[in-house]
Amino acid sequence: MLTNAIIAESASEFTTDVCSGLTKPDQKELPSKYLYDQVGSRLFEVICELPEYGLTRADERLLRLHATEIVERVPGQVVVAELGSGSGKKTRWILEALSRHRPTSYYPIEISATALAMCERELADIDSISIVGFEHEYLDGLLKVAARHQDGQRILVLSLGSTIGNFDHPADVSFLREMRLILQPGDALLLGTDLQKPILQLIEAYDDPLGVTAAFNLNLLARINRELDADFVLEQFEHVAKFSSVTRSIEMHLRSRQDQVVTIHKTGLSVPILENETNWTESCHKYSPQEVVSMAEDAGFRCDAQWIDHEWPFAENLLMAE
Ligand code: AVI
Repeated sequence: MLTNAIIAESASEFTTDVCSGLTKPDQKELPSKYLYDQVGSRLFEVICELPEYGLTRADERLLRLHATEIVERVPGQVVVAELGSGSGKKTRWILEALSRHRPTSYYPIEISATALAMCERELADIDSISIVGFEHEYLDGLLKVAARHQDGQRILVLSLGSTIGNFDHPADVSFLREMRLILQPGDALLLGTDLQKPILQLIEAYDDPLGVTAAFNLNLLARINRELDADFVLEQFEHVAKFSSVTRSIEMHLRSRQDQVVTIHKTGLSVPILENETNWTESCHKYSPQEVVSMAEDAGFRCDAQWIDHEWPFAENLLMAE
């Protein structure tokens, strides 16, 4: 088993994105990808265990039940590229089903070095799988995987856990389209999508009574303090989860409890923030099964199969590049 990581630098992009997000004229915004530093990735692991957050368990149930059928639908020599591998626990089902019949290369792609390391540890014991991690943005990493691709191999891309739902619409379709441009006909994408469910259930999932999701969200301000020498006082912000019926998304925000001025000392930027003003940190779109099929077609894929968990409505969609 060969394990190594290919790493990209992004510290200055973080600085630029934070400064431009905090100075947006109408709604302050901080990109959700920055929630996942070392602390955030660990808090997200805890969120996945919470009784109120059924998404990860539904995803795992579907993969456990249908992994054999999923890999049978992608015959031949397959390399697996996973976008946002997380801990790698759910991926085990797919890799084990593949490695029963064929040696397989697995490329987890993550911007979080912590998550990449967790995933590599978790999957190190599966025989016939070679792992090479890419510490990159998803599409950059996928381009690197495609460049290593040999004739006769198919790429099976995994985007599990409804990561796609964290792109605002229509950025989700654009993301699929960009992915499709990197892939060849016959390559496949297994796309996990969280489905619509009662609003109260969603609010509990994103504002859990233990406060883990609140800590996950507030950690973004703590991260800016740590990495950019800012002076956010965490007690002066509160976590808010609300449902937008226009976009059918849960939105996470950080609401200011008072008028205040925050300084990012590393850049010298000072930002006035009003009482009740919010920083928008994440959107989590909830799909209908048909919406996923149409979105896939718009992006140049054909939906080959769809498996739905009814305990926590969630769909695993196998999309074929045409
Ligand atoms: C990673 N992503 C799919 C999670 C979600 O449910 O949208 C992120 C998350 N945010 C708060 N809780 C979980």
